[in-house]
Amino acid sequence: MLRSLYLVMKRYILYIFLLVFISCQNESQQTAQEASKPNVIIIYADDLGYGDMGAYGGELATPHMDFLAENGVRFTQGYASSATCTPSRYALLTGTYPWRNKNAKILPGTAPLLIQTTQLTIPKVFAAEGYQTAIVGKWHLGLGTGQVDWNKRISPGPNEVGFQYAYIMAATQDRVPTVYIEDGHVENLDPSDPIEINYRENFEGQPTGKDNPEMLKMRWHHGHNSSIVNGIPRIGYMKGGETARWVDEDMADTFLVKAQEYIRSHKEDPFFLYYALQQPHVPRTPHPRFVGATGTGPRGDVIAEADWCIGELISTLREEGLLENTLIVFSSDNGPVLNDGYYDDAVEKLGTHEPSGGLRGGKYSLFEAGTRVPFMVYWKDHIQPKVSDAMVCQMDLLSSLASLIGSKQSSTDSENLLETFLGTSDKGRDQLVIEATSRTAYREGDWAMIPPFEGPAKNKNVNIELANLSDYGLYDLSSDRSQQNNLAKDNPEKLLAMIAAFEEIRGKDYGKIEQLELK
Ligand code: NG6
Ligand code: CA
Repeated sequence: MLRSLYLVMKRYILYIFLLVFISCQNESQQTAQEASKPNVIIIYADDLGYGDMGAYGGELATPHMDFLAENGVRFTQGYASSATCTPSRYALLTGTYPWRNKNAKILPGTAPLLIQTTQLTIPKVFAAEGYQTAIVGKWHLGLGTGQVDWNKRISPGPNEVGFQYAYIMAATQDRVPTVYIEDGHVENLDPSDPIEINYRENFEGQPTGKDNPEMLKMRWHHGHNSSIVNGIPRIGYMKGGETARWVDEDMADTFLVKAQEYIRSHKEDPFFLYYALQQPHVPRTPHPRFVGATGTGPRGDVIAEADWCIGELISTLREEGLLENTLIVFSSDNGPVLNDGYYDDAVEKLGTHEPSGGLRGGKYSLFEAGTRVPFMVYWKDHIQPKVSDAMVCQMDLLSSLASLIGSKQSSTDSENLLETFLGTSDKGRDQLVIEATSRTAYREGDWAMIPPFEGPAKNKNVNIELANLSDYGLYDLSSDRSQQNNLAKDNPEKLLAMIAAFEEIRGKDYGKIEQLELK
């Protein structure tokens, strides 16, 4: 009797041991799987300058952006490919230099899709590895193939270049159409009030910023005097779609909620989310909760709002138990601008805050502040906090993130700098071609070389030095980060070497450019 009880007990204990062993095995397999297939989120600000974050020395309080910077790898030489939006986004998503595509310029809201549907993109890399992929926020890479009918499914667009879910604004907050588009369909569209868009001429009887100043709650300074939506004059003409028009002050909340919903409803399997914020691009329309938050006017207030959104997104990841398993990249599409076409006190209320962080130029410029932007990578418990001086570009994310998730895909211009992004290496790229309104310049080591270009030295409307130099510019950024001393004449050998290396990548016809009309 005792013996049979003993045997039963023995078998039972063995059985429990076996169960514990199997479940440990499963767990370690699962953790290994989680580490090899982490979620990835790219948070991309619009026009946030190198010096706009606290962690980069700015005077604005950005605690949530700073949290990512201070607990991750913060790059001091992180670059967008370009000093404007469309080309930077093109380079980010395709891992390809934007100047290889002659149409990669600031696009109107009616432009066709800039990325070929056959082209490799970051979301395609992720999808091929079994990831779920989504974009929430600003697109500005064109839609359709020419004539878009905004009242039918709009295609091709983000869904056709790798994003399984897309909740976007088509272009910019200051351009029509001022509606949200979900998987190709304009949200809340009433079929009896169809949308019509035209970038050349107005629709009969429709008010404009130019002719109807009495209807405006925000005044235009340059450009931005076509159709009026919510009292804000825009670029381009729009008719109809009344029920579908966005409320500018709610845009940050709208995108945030969509991003949070996506995370919550896709947390069971790995996902890639591109969360493209609209701030601090014009028109700057903080939600009333943030009006006056910073004392620096709407530009500072929308940066505070963007920072809050990032904090909320991080909280969502934490609540869902996903923070340890989600790598977050944060950066901006181009450098800062104060007056970008509206009277919004950005200049008047700036105080001593320096959006460019002491770099020369800004948005639209070939000087450093055009393309050098905040750039950090955060991954709880996987990345040791550090500041890295390695030169990296957003274009490198395609090959690097591919490598992170075990994909062999890459593109010629995108360098695999995964170890640098994870902080285990200090090796960045050796060289980089940067772009600003179709002009290109060259970065290598500590040096920046800017070829001569025709055009005004300064864009007077936005008050930014564009770096249209009458002769070559050569700057040693290690001793002259604000590019005050042109060493081209003192150091002709270095200059020649830089020009040769630049032409090797860029070709010799970089001088032939169509000047971009800003609209
Ligand atoms: C310019 C607009 C500017 C902004 C920019 C695009 C005028 C005069 N200026 O043409 O306000 O919309 O395009 O910015 O219209 S970006 O960050 O999307 O590249
Ligand atoms: Ca931008």
